[in-house]
Amino acid sequence: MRLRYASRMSARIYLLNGPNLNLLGERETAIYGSQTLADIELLCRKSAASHGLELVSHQTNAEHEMIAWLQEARRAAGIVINPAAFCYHSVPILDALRLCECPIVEVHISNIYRREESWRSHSILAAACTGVITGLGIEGYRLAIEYLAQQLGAGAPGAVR
Ligand code: CA2
Repeated sequence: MRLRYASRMSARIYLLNGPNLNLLGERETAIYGSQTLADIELLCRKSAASHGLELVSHQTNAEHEMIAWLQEARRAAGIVINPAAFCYHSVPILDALRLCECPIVEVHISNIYRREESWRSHSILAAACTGVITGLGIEGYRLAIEYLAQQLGAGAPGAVR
């Protein structure tokens, strides 16, 4: 199979998690589950590695840091982002996403359309992303990586390339 990027081993995917997600697994487990951010990173790292992709992972509670990482990721192979509550108001992050040249998957652990607070269902960032996965728990992150790998022509996990 002909790969769509020059060096598969150097193709890099960014996993970016927004505010408060460093506390996953500690509170509100009925909504977000009991798995931690470390569990998410491990899941994504394994999935990326199975496709020969490198994963760069960051979590931040600071908007300016998220913007800096999005700028760094601008020409990466893909971005998986759970912007958390940044998705409800951050125009600077919206602009940073629009400057990115790679596919972007927005992930939410909970189903933002089923939440008690109706305002949670409108992400202003979704319009700047390739697609959105919401409500599938941490499995959503893995599916996002699978999608990016497929777009890159990385093939099935374990496939001979
Ligand atoms: O479902 C998601 O992944 C969310 O992006 C999580 C955000 C929330 O603001 C979005 O509406 C949906 C962050 C939730 C607060 O973070 C917590 C972290 C650990 C434990 C409880 C909440």
